[in-house]
Amino acid sequence: MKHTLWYKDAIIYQIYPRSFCDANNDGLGDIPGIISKLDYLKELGVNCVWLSPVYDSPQKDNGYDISNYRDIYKPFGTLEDFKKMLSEMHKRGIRLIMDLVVNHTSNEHPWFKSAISDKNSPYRDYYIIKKGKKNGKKPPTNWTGFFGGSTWERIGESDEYYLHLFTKEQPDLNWENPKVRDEIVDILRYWLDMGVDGFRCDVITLISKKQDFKSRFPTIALCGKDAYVMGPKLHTYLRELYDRAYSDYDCMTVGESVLCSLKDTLSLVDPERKELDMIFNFSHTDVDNYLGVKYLYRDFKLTRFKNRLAKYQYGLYQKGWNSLFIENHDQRRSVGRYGTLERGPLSITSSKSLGASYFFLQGTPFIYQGQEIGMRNPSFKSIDEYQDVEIHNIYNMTKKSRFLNALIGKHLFDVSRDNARTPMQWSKQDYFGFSKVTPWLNGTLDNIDRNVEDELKDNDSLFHFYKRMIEIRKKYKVVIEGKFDLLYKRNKDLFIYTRTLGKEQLLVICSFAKKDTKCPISSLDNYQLLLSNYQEHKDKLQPFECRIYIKGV
Ligand code: ISL
Repeated sequence: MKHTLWYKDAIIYQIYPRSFCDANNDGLGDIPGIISKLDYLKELGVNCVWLSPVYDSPQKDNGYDISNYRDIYKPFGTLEDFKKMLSEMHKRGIRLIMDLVVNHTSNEHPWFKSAISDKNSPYRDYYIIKKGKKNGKKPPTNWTGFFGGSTWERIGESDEYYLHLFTKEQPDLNWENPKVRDEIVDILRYWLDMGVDGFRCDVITLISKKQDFKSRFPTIALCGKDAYVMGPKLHTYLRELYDRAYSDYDCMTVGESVLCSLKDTLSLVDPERKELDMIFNFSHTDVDNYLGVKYLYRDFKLTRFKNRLAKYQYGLYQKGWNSLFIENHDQRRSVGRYGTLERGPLSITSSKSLGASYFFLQGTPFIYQGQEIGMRNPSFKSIDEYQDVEIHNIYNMTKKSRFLNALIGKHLFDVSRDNARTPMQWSKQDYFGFSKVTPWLNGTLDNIDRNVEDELKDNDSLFHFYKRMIEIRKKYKVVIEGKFDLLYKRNKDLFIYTRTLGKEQLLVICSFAKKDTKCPISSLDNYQLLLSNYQEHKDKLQPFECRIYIKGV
C-alpha cells in the first residue's frame, strides 16, 4: 500500500483520556467523553488525535502498563465505544493514532503471570529473566531505570530476576524472541484493520538490549543506558514491523525516543530505511536541565532553546521529518516555562509567542490537551496531592539521601508529570466542567481563569490564536515544505526564523523579552502580516510580541 505521507499536513492533538472528559461522572475521563468533545477539536482545526493508552490495564502507570492489548480499560468504555469514537473522528476528517506500548507489558498480563509462575511456561522467554549474583541475593547488574532504583526485580524467593526499565509492574519484553515479535505484529494489524491511522510508539528506542547483561560504571542516573538505549537490533526490529505491518496500510508512526542524538534520529527517520516516519526528540525540552535529567534543574536560556531546535531543523532538512512539541503528558506545562510568564497581564501574550516559535518550524506540530487554553501546573503543595508513581519513587529516594535531597529536592514538584495531568478545564463550573464529581486528580481553582468556555467567546484568547496558527499551516505550502533558516542566532531575547520555498517566504519573529526590544530586521516592507499577538505595532517589538509575516504569495 502506498504511504501518502498525510502526516506532513497533520496537526495532531494529544488526548490523555483519564483527564479529558468524564461522561459517566465517575471522576475519570472516558471514551464517550472524548466523543462528546470532537466538535471542539474540529473547531480548533486539528486533523489527527494521538490517544494515550486506553487498553486494559491495572493503571500502575496510567495505562502505560498493558494487560490486554486487544481490549479497552473498562472505566474508559468498551470496544464498541472505541469503534464509535473512531468513526466519529473519521466523519470529521480527524485521524487517530494509538499509543503503542511494547517495550514492556503490565505484570498482570497473562504472558507475564504465566512466565513467572512456571519455569517451563512457553511465555518464560517473552521476558528478560536472568540469574542474580550471590545466589540470588544481588541483582544480575547494577543498572538503574527511569523511575529510580534497580532495573531488576527478584522473582519470589528464587535466584532469578526480571528486567524492568520502568516500574516493577512493567516487565520488559524480550524482543530477541521471534514469538514476541509475532505477537506485536498481530497486535499492530488488529488495530490497523480496525481503521486506526498509526501509532505513537512508546520508548521505542529501548526495545533492543545488549545481551552482555554486565554491570556498568555507576552513574547518577540511568546506569547501564548504553546497554538499553538504541540497542544493537533496534533498526532490524523496526524494519521488521514496517515490512510485516505498516507497509500494508496508509499509516504513520512517531517513535518516542529517549536520549537520542541527531545521528540516531537520522538513522530512525530516513525514509529510505522504512523504520519510523518521525520521532519525538527531547533535546529542546531538556533545555532547562543538565544531562537530560529533568531533576537537575537549570535556568532557561532562549539561545540554548532555539539553537537546539535549529540543529534538528537543519539536520533533518530533506533527510527526514521532525515532530514539533512543547508539551505532553510527561512534561510540566509550558505556561511559566521556556521563558514565558505564569501569571499577570503578559502571561497569555508570552504563551502566544512561545506557541508561534515552535508551530511554524518544519515538521508535524503536536498540541497537548489544555496547551491551547494555557493551562498551568496545579502547584500542589504536598506530596500527598501527587499521584504519579514516578514522583513518589523519586521523593522516597530524596528522603533517604541528603545528597539527592540537596540536589533535586527544591524542584521536585515543579517537574512532576502530574502537572500536565489535571483535568481539562472546560468551564468555570464545578470540577472545571470535566466531571460532576471530584476528579481522580484535581486541578487548582486558582487556575480556573483558563477554560474553554471563556476562551471560545474571547477572540483574543490563546485558543483563537492556536486556531489561527492552524489555519495558516493549512493554507501555505511554505509552512510544510519551506527551508528553515535561523536568524540572529546569538540574540538572547528574540527567536527569529524564515521558511523559504521558491519565492515564498514566511518570517517568524518571536520576542521572549519582558520589555520593548529593537527589531533587528531593517525592512518589513515586502511582507504581509498574517498573525500577531498585538493589535498595534511599533518600530520596536513590545514585550513578548510575535509576528508572522509572509511574502511572495
Ligand atoms: O517522563 C519522563 C521523565 O519524567 C521520561 O523519562 C519518560 O519516562 C520517558 O519519556 C518514557 O515515557 C513513556 O514511557 C513510560 C511512561 O511512563 C510515559 O508516560 C511514557 O510517555 C513508560 O511506558
